[in-house]
Amino acid sequence: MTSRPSHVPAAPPRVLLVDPYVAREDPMERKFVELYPSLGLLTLGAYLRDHATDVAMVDLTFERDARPVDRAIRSYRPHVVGVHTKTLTAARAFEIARSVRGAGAFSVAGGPDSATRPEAYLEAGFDAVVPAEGEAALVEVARRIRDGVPVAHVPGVIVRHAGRLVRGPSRPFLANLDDLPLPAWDLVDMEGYLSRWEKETGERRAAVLTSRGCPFDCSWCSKPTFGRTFRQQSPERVVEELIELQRRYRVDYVRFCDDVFGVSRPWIEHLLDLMIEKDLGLAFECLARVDLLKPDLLGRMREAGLARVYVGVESGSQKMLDAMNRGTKLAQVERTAQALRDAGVRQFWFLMLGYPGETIDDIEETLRLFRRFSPEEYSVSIAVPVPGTRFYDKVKGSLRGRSASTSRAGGKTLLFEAAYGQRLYRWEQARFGLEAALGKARSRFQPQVVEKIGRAADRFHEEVATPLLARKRSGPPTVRSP
Ligand code: B12
Ligand code: SF4
Repeated sequence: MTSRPSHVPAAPPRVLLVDPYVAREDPMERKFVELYPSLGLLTLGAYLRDHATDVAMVDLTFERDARPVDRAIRSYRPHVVGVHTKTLTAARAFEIARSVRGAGAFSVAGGPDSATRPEAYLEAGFDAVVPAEGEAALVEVARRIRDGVPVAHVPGVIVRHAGRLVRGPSRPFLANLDDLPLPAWDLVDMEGYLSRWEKETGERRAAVLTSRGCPFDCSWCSKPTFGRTFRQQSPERVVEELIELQRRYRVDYVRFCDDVFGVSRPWIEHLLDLMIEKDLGLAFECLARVDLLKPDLLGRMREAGLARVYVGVESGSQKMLDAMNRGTKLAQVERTAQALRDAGVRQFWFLMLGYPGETIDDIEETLRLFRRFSPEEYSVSIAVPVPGTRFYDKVKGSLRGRSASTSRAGGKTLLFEAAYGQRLYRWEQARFGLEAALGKARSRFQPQVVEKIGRAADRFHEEVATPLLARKRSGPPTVRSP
């Protein structure tokens, strides 16, 4: 390594950020996944710039493969290549790590999947993993790599040394999220995302985060990066970001991407007041918990632009909600669904089948709830045991075939030995589909005809499908992969 005279300031480190998600490879993309650039990476990029680091980014979302990363490595010659990781994109991330190594740069993985299983990423060729909040850790890694200083024992960084994982001490989370710069939207093709939205919906939609973490503890939820910690930006800072998105990109619809929106009542009231006072003219959507989204708040949320709410209903059986440690009551689900319907807000329900302990009767209760409220949109998935969750620990002795951590199950494949076989869950998914279609048909066709079809389908379910598909497994589940 060439030495530099002490009076010559070092050139800024160069960091190439990579989002390895390729939309066309995602089996869920066409149906459920909405495309937004990764807010984690955009915030990292902005923070690095604020800390004397040069940044470029390759976003593979609209690409076919990882070739743009190779081109960028050749032309930009980064000191560090930082890759965002999700389970779905692990294979691509590993491929990128090999290219980075070939080019003699330093590769760092961050984000949910590498946080859950850092050893897999280090074994696959990554030089380091940042398993939690990335901003301050990545700045330090980039400086050290530029200066030729090792990164072992750096707070918040894991490396492999002599075949062993070396974990630096944990790094405290950023104290105040208001100190974060606005996301570096210019690093990605914002117009590509926005025009796609505009074509599909007539709206220019962007994603915004107002908080990090979630204080709740649902047993199937993976929260590797921020755990149960919870921090939020001030409502003023949120409004500043909304105004910038409008000013720079003519955004007119925002998805609040927080794990849960509106955890604190005074906070959300203040934000709504500001949005109404500034008369932003934005529509928005968010993900809410039924215990937090109180009907008396809905009027003001509507006034501020609320258009759609994602509701984590999960099950129509209180027994199952308790088993999932969801912390919600069926009465709250019913109250919220009714209030949203009365207020004319679109509802998107998340439902889950197959969670341990669920019987045919529990599924029936979920279907009845669904029938009662006919949400405009929904997703009903077969429970996916994500590594690092209590649910995963519960079923890890009975995973089926390929490991849950690498599968592209997309909520349609049964990944563990559940109470019933996969065919039963697929059949139940189809019943929800039929129920949704009947719900829509009720307003268009003669109700008697629709009811008749519904009754015939129920009879078929009870007399043919259930006896055929719902044979309970007997004895202990087969252990296939530990
Ligand atoms: C909002 C959200 C979405 C939104 C928008 C995401 C976006 N474009 O920003 C939508 C709906 C589009 C979405 C889609 C999907 N999502 Co999503 N999503 C989330 C959610 C709720 C928040 C993500 C977020 O922005 N967090 C806040 C930012 C600041 O945190 P962050 O991204 O983790 O980044 C920080 C650190 O992780 C770290 N870091 C991240 N990357 C890197 C890279 C480097 C080099 C370094 C050093 C550090 C670092 O530093 C960042 C800043 O501190 C999370 C749950 C969660 N809390 O993580 C799920 C989550 C990330 N999603 C998940 C999944 C599975 C998906 C999909 C694959 C779903 C599907 N297809 O079936 C798609 C993939 C789409 C894609 N583009 O990748 C899973 C991932 C699980 C896993 N182990 O892979 C999560 C964890 C939800 C869960 N509990 O299961 N998602
Ligand atoms: S599912 Fe939602 S509410 Fe439950 S722990 Fe995860 S993020 Fe929090």
